[in-house]
Amino acid sequence: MFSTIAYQLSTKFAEEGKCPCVERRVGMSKKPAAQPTLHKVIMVGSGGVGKSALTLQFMYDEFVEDYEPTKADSYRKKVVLDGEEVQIDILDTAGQEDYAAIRDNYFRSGEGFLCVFSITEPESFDATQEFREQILRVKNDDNIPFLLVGNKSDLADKRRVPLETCRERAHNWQVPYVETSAKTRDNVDKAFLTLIRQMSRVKRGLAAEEDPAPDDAGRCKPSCCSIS
Ligand SMILES: Nc1nc2c(ncn2[C@@H]2O[C@H](COP(=O)(O)OP(=O)(O)OP(=O)(O)O)[C@@H](O)[C@H]2O)c(=O)[nH]1
Ligand SMILES: [Mg+2]
Repeated sequence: MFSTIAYQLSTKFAEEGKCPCVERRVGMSKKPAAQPTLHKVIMVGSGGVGKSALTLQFMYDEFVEDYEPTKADSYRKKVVLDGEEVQIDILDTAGQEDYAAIRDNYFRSGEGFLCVFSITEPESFDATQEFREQILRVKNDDNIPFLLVGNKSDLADKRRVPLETCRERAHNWQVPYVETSAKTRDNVDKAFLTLIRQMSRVKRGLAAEEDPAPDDAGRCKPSCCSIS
């Protein structure tokens, strides 16, 4: 079920997301066959790691320098993935601890998770462990589509989480690892589309891990994504 308080908080839909009432939209029991598949993505991670910046780059091709802590914002976008048009709902959640108590509700509604930390901030990397545990507890599914994202790759000279450490965690979790920069847009599409491909495979009853995963730094392989 998609009944959550998430969407009762501030919402900011994409230009394509004109629907004024998410509850009504997601509450529809039957959808016309022509409707594109809907994938519900949740952005998680500590405050200030760049969840909103990544989302805004993906949605609008823009980088926001100012830091304005998020409560919860939702977005909608259509993309073409492997020749099929799909619809993506992105819920950008709050990393700040003040909002920790309401995370369960957000996580429950998610079908795939982008778990973001900053490569410049070890504490945010440590926190991914807790986010992962909370997601697995709430979703009760070890194979939930999930991507570990090391953001702020443009700040290489301030890097404080070694690449090897990031790779190791992703390997232990058996999830892909992607390094992104919301500032330069490096690997931003790649991160979202890799996750959406996983979600799509899960919905089609295929194993998510059979995905053509990106390499450790998240660079595209030839068979990867196209975005409209
Ligand atoms: N250099 C650089 N700065 C970034 C990058 N991504 C985000 N930032 C900056 O980091 C700050 C925090 O980014 P946000 O996207 O607001 O962080 P957030 O994870 O959404 O934070 P909360 O909403 O509090 O959870 C902002 O000043 C951004 O401009 C990046 O890839 N590179
Ligand atoms: Mg934010």
